[in-house]
Amino acid sequence: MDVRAAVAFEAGKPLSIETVHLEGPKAGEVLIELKATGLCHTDEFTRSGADPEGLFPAIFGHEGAGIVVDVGPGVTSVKKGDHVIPLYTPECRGCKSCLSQKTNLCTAIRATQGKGLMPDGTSRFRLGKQMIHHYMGCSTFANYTVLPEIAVAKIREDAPFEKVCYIGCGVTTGVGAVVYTAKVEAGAKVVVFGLGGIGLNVVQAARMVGADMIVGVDLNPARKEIAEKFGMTHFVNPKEVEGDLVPYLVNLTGGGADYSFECIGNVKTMRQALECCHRGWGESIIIGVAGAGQEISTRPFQLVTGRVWKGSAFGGARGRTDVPKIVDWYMDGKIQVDPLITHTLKLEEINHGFDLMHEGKSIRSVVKY
Ligand code: NAD
Ligand code: AHE
Ligand code: ZN
Repeated sequence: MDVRAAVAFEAGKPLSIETVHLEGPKAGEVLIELKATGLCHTDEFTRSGADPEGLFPAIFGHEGAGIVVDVGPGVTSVKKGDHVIPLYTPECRGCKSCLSQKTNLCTAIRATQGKGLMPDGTSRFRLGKQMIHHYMGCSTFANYTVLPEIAVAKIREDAPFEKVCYIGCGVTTGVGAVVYTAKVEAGAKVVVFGLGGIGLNVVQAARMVGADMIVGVDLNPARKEIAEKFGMTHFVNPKEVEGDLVPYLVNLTGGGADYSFECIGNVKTMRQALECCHRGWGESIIIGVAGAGQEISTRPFQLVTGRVWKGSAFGGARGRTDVPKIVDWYMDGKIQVDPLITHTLKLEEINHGFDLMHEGKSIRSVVKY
């Protein structure tokens, strides 16, 4: 079938709106009509050329929601008409990683996904004779896409697509990092670096679990007001701090954070996030994605003296199991999503969405199909 898609032909170039050919679902795959997709900073990271795994031409987008319109042979877990969220972290429930119960990083299809291909090693998208790569196994910047059934979470039918698409990445990443990765407890002191589409979800989850102190660190002063509405208790703009940021945060938190979260993707702030943690037990969770060639560093003494450095992908959430629950949390009013969706765009306006992200004017832009 013909589908409308925003195609990335070259790193650093704007996306181009094209009519692309999409092949139907093969065995174990589903065809989804996307109703909405969010624009995550990671799409921009790959578009810019900073992603060592970046492949072109490709159809980006990994924060979608839609309806199953067809299924391939052997599909049992979803059917035509089901409302679903595509998962860039699938959950096969049978691989070594899924069975370990120690990680959400299902390895069933990671190798082909990293090559921009479906599990059988081919792409379903092409433009004329040119093969177009899938992206993060999702390619939600198209109004239809194909995914393996292990990479779709079935969600309730009363959830609005143009809001819950954000649960496909940003919401789950931020909320899950608090709930599943760090397991923040009531009374904790939390520091959040970066108050964007991910960091604000960390803030609201820290409030949800009962953190006492939630410090937000951001260079953009406009983030203070919205972060306070989401539960931030103290705002720190590094530009306004005299002297080093780390001792300032250690002092503010009365000895250091119990938990810190890096939601920027900057290796300097990753170090600051670790070093502002409390001696003996503070845990720092890296969420931000840093560009090709970047490395983190600290004095090993920071770890010898009990600070813990961790990372979190997709918030440690097991997609098919946890995403429907997070949709329920939203529908039940436990977490807020609507105020974070600052812009709703048409597919043709998608490049404007990336401009808004760079200008710090949007938290999340959503394309509605
Ligand atoms: P965003 O652009 O919405 O937010 C980033 C925020 O950081 C902005 O508010 C910006 O003002 C602030 N900032 C930038 N530089 C700063 C600095 N030096 N000090 C303080 N604040 C600074 O981005 P986002 O969508 O929230 O994504 C954040 C990061 O998380 C990105 O690197 C993205 O690729 C990554 N990410 C990771 C996962 C995962 O599973 N690990 C999932 C989604 C996104
Ligand atoms: N391709 C990059 C790494 C990108 C990355 O870390 N992706 C996160 C999700 S970001 C969502 O917005 C992730 O889940 N990674 C786990 C995985 O298996 O990709 C690089 O550096 O090569
Ligand atoms: Zn993302």
